[in-house]
This record gives sequence, C-alpha cells and structure tokens, in this order.
Amino acid sequence: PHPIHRRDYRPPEFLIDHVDLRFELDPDRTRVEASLQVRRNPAATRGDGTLRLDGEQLDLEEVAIDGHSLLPAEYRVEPDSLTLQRVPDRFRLDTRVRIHPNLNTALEGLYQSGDMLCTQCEAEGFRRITYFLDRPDVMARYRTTLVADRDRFPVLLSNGNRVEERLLEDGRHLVSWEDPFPKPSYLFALIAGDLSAIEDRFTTASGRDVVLQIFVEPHNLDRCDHAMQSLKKAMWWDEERFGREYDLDVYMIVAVSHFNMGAMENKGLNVFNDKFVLARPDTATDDDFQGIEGVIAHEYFHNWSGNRITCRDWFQLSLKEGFTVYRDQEFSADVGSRGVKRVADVRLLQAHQFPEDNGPMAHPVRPDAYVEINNFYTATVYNKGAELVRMQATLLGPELFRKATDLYFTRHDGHAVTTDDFVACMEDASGRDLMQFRRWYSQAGTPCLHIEATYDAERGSYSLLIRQEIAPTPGEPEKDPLHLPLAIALLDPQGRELALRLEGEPNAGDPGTRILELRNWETRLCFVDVPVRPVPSLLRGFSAPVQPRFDYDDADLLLLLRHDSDGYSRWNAARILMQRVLSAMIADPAAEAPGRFVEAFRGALTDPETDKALLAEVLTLPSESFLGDQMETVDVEGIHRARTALKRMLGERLAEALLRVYLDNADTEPYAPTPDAIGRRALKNLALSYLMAAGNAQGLALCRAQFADGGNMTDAIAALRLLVDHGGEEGPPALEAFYRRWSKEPLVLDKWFSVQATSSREGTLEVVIGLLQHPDFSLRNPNRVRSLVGAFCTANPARFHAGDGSGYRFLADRVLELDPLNPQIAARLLKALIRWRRYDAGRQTLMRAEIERILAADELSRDTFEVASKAVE
Ligand code: B3K
Ligand code: ZN
Repeated sequence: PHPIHRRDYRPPEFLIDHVDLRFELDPDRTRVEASLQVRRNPAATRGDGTLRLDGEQLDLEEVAIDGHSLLPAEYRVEPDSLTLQRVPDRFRLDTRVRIHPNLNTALEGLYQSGDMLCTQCEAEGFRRITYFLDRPDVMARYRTTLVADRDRFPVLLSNGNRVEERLLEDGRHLVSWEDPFPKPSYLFALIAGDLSAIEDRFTTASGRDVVLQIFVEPHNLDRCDHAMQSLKKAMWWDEERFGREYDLDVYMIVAVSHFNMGAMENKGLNVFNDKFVLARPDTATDDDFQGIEGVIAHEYFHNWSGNRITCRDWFQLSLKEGFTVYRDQEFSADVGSRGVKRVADVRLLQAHQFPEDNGPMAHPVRPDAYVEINNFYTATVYNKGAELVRMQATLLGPELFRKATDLYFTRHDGHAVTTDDFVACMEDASGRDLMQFRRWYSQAGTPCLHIEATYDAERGSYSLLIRQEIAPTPGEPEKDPLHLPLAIALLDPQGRELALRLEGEPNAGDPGTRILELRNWETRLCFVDVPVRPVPSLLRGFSAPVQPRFDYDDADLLLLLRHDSDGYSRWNAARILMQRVLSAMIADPAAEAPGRFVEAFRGALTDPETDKALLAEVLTLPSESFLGDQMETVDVEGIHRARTALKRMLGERLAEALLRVYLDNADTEPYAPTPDAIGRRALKNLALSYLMAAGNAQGLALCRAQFADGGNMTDAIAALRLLVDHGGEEGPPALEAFYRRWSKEPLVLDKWFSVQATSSREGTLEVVIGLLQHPDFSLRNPNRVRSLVGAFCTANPARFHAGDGSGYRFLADRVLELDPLNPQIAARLLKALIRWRRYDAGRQTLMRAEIERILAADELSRDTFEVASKAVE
C-alpha cells in the first residue's frame, strides 16, 4: 500500500451535480441503481476525458451513458475502480451493481446490524455502495428510492425530506427521499428496519418547525428521552452561541448496535452507536448520560461545521472535527459546569493526544500523508484540533471570534474548504496576523514550556523567562517556535489575585488573568509593582496544548490547590503534588506519604466551597498511564505498586473523613443526571474507592449495600468494580448476580465485560481469555470487542504490560483475528502496542516481536499495515 500526499491534491476533473439512487434492499443481495449527472469541472485542468470512478466490492451488472448501454470492452473494472475513456463533457451515467450487506463485517458501506440494514460512508464507504467520485469536494443533490419487504423493513429512511411512499406488489413498499442540500458522498445514509420512534418538535429562531425523531428497536423506546432533551438543548444553544439554525423539516437519529465509532453526522439522518442514544437511570451511568449529551450535540453541530461547509480533502479533516469538538466542549461547559468540563477535556487530551504526539504515529493536526484515512480519526485531529480553535478564540476574544465564525459560515457555505480558509476568516474578521499561528496545523509534537521566575523584593519586580522546546517527531527533525496564548495570574500569599502591570505599561490592570502571547523560542517578561513574592498561576484554563514546566515549591502548590479560582490550575497543582509523592514511593518502596500531603488531601476532601465534581477530579490519583508518560522509561510494576500503596495509605489515614464524605453525598432524591447530582455521586464513589483500597470494613459493608441496592447504574457499576477488585469472596457472586439481572441488555453487558477486563487482580488475563469463549462475546460487535479486548489493553496497564509478554501476545492474536473482519477496529486496537520504545529492554523486545508477527501475516489490511509498519520504522 502506498501513501497519499496532501501536496498531490488536484481539483476533480469531473463534477456530479445530481444523483438518483434506487435500492432494492435485501441483506443477501441488494441491487443498487445509480443515475449520475456528470459534467466537466471548469475549474480543473482539462485531462484526456478519462473518468475513473471509485468502487469496491461491487458486482457490476450494467453501465450506460445517456441511455446507451456500454459493452464490457468500453469500460475497465478493477478491484477499486471503474474507468471510462473519452466521456462527453456533460452526460448521464447509469450503473447497476449488486452488493451483499450480510457479508459486510467491516461495517463500512451498507451492512446488516441485527435485523436492520444501515450505512456508514465516512470516510470512503460510499464506494462500497455504488461507483462514484467518492471524495468530499464532489458535492451533489441526492434523490434516494428505497424498495424493501414491508414486513421486514417497515421503516425506510434516507437523507432529506420524504417525497414519496407507496405499496408495491408482493409485499414490498417504496419510499423516496430528496435532500435539497448538495453534499459529499460521505454524508449519504440509508436505514431499513423494524423500528419505533419517539417524536418531538423544535421551532427555530426564524420560525421553521422541525420534526425531531429518534428511531430505535421497539423495546428500547423507553430510553430515548435523554437523547431527545439533549438534541433540543443543542439546537437552542447553536442558535444562541453561533447563530446557526437547522435547515431541513426533519432531523432523524437512528440507534444501531454494530458501529465502528460513536456516531455519524449524515445530513438529516444521524446514525448512532446505540451506546450514545439509549439511557435509563438503571442501565446507564452518569458518564453515559454525559456522553450522550455531548455526542448528540457534536453530530448536530456538524450540520453547519461539516455538512453545510465540508472538507476539501481528508487532510483537512480537522476543519470539521476540531471545530465541532470545540463547539461540543463549549456546549457542555455552558449547560454543565465549565471548570469541571475543562479539566475533563484536558485530562483526555493528556491521556490520548500527548502520547500520540510522542509516538511513532505522531502527525500534525493537518496531516501531510496517509495510507488509510481511517487511521487518522485521532486525538490529534479531533482534540488537539479543538485546542487550536480554542486558542484562536482566546487570541481574538469572544466578540471577534463570533464575528470570525459568522464570516466563515457565510463565506464558505455550500463549499468544501481547508483549515487555511478557516484561519483566514479568523484573520479577516479580526485584522490579526495568524501567519505564525498556522504552524500549529502543520507541525506535530507537544511543546514544552520551561518557565523560570525571579522575584526582586527591592525593586518589586517579578520576571519570567519562558522557553519553548519541541522534540522532533517522525519525519520532522526540525521544529519552529509557535504562537500561543499563555494565561497567567499572580497570587499573593493569601491566594488573592494581584493587579498586573508589565514593565513599560502606564498602569496596572484589574486583578485577574492576563493573556500573554508567546512567539519566540525565548520570551522575557517583567511584572512591576509586585509587593510580595507571588505564586504564579500558569496556563490558566489550559490556554494552550503544551506541557508547562515550573519548579514550584510544595508550599506554592498547596496554596494553588486551596485558593486558585481557576479549576484547571487547582487540579494541576494537586496532580503535581500527588506525582511527587508517587515518584518518591516508586523510587523507594518503603516511602510513606508525607503528613503535610495527607492533611492537604483532607483539607480538599472536606472543603465545603468547591464544586463536588471538581473535587472528585482533584482528589483522583493520576492514572498509571499518566504516571508512565512522565517517566524516562515506564516502570510498570513500580507505578502500580506505588499507586496502590498510596491509595491504601490515604484510605487508612483518612478513613473517618472519607466515610463522612460518603454518607454526606448519598443520594436522597431520585436519580437525575444534573451536574450537582453527578458531582455528588462522583465524590461519594471516589471516597468509597479509597476506603475499599484500605480494606475498610465499614467501606466494604457500604459497598455491598450499594451494589445490592442497584438503584442506578452509576452506583451499581462503581460498587461492582470495587467488589471485583477487592477479590476474595466478593467478586464472583456479585458478577454472577449482575449477569443474571442484565444478560439481555447488550450495553449493560458491555460494562460487565469491561469490569472484568480492567480488574487489577493477578489472573485477569486468564479471565479475559476465558471470556472470549463466553456465549455473549463476539468479535463482530465493536462495542463488545472494545469492552473486553480494548479495555484490557488500554485501561489495565499493570496486566497488559505483564513482564512475560502474555498481554502483548493476546493483543496480537486478536488483531490478527479481527483484521480480516474489521480492519478499522483491528488497527485501532493495535495502537496499544506501538509505543514500545517507552518501555524497558525486555518489554521492547516482546512488543516489537508481536508487531513483527503481525507484519509477517499475509493479506493485512491497509489499516493494520500502516499502524504496524510505522511502529517499527
Ligand atoms: N464523522 C464521524 C466519524 C467518522 C469516522 C470514520 N472512520 C463522527 C464524528 O466525528 O462526528
Ligand atoms: Zn465529528
């Protein structure tokens, strides 16, 4: 397989203005007739009149130009294309193909999920449905006619508005849909199934009445309300914050149980992994409820950032994904708690994107080359991409940023554009120069910000020396300095914010945050009129996706932890403190947590002022993976031992306070996924986890009771996890009871698999291997694979990285089994192995050997091949 390069982009030689599709749907054999209005692209350089259409796994039956059938000698069919020579400048192309949805295990194109038929076309799935110019800069209007057996498939959906519906002979029926908005083929969708829907309405700001429908299998009808509420909130919010209204008369969401990722923003017909639709308090956790709200909003926001304005080519993926993630983050911050949301987003970025930047698959937010685009739906494109939008919003300020997004939406409506076009709108609306800022899109790697401070008591000055450092990444040995906003405040010894005046400025501003702009490798700044040695609160709100390095005293960190008004900064202070204690314990197994640290922890735990959800974030020990990321070489055993020991120490020394927190935050009202209630549950369950780590008898009794009560899934699963980890007598009966209660609920069963896969107990791998044979396990359902195999390999570092290599072998075996079935999922799993250079020599050898074993297999998919080969380059 060969890479595709961004620099090779050429506008398409032909355009397709209109597509007429007719499907005769059958899981074994679906017939697809396509009628395309094709014309030469006046904006492209004229070629020799050869039209090459994409198409894969299609049985071609007929090709006609302007109504005249072609003889097989007049076209060429290859495994991935159909080529026609010397076509006219403007013509109608008709094709007829057969496809086989029930053999489609890759879940790309048209496939079967349970009893229904559904599609997934992004990025390049449409070519598995019909021959087409399957690239996002070819935008067409679609009319889609679906014909199917009426009993088996009473509901037939596609994009846009329903324009025709009738019964046919022999029990079949026909439904036609028309989408008035030109769209790229990756936004095409169809659904056929025996589905029920809940329905609601939304009136847009300009008075358009929109029907909202969520389609699910009939037995799931009672768990769609939260999704519907989330959708209405998102529609309202996008009008308020971005001035964006919905544009069709109907907005449909369909939940399917076999889905490669979270959801898909097809125009007017979103298809969702059912995990991000279905929720009832007894089956879904707080995380699930919040995930649903976020993903429903994300896909809705794509209607403007993605669908109305789309990507010119797949290198521009972050144009829609980075911007839409930013939009969904802001939405969740506005409807929930901003500080907590920011901490969660930063945690995610650091857990997924920073490691990516520091591994063999590192790539810029706008990549330069790929072998398989599906490998680039990454934390870099999504989450770092969102950070780039956020930095531009910070640099411009709210008014100018809104002016810039308005300009973007008007200037590019209906077009396929680039990330450069986006930045140009930021510049044009604000008059600012973002030339240097653009480097963020083209340069990979996470910058380190080394900050040094000197206080001169006599002169009352506080000077900062800030150095950027960016390590080389694959293919990019040299880096250039970046333009970034550094948000900073200075706190006095009482924790109050000082008024800031930089040398040379006429007067001091109000006390609070100051945004400094860095552009060079080295920046020197001096604050004057600083009455006391201050404690700097750096990178407030995580104002740029960098790693700040500042040599804080423990006392400074304690002050930030207690007093900083910025949530990120408090959380970060707690984490540095915890990391220091843990590092000492890793180095010396006999080390104890210092008393001062324990007291600070107690202080935070019992702080009545702070948002409980933020407290839960602050008091959570850094994950084993995060701790590993901070080390030269990951010390798998040392980290696990130290973290377990610290948890136990805290549980022992603070038992009383923890018990009080547990009891004070018990639910008194019926379950509701409100920010306040979610925060209380998070804090309560965190307290319980410390008590359980210490083997506290009262904690165990509370845990058992909480599990037995099982009132809501958040509490039930938290208790189950702790009981399983506690071991001894507790785990097996709890698991069995849970299974008995939920064996008919796939999404709950996923949790049951996951809890077992992530247990830190020895012997977990054997349990996981056993579960591969469980009647409810299947390699064909991505959610199930993620819940067992994915959870073990990514969320259980101590067991996955077992020194004997058993975890690695297990993963490679699964990748080899999955690759022929579902390359996207196989390649994604494989990413757990590729950062082998971070480990000790023994593990390096073992990990590498497994990657080599995968590479030696014949017939690897492009997806898996690309990940494996880059890992050993
Ligand atoms: N755009 C889809 C992701 C498609 C992934 C294709 N491998 C979901 C989203 O980001 O909203
Ligand atoms: Zn998206």
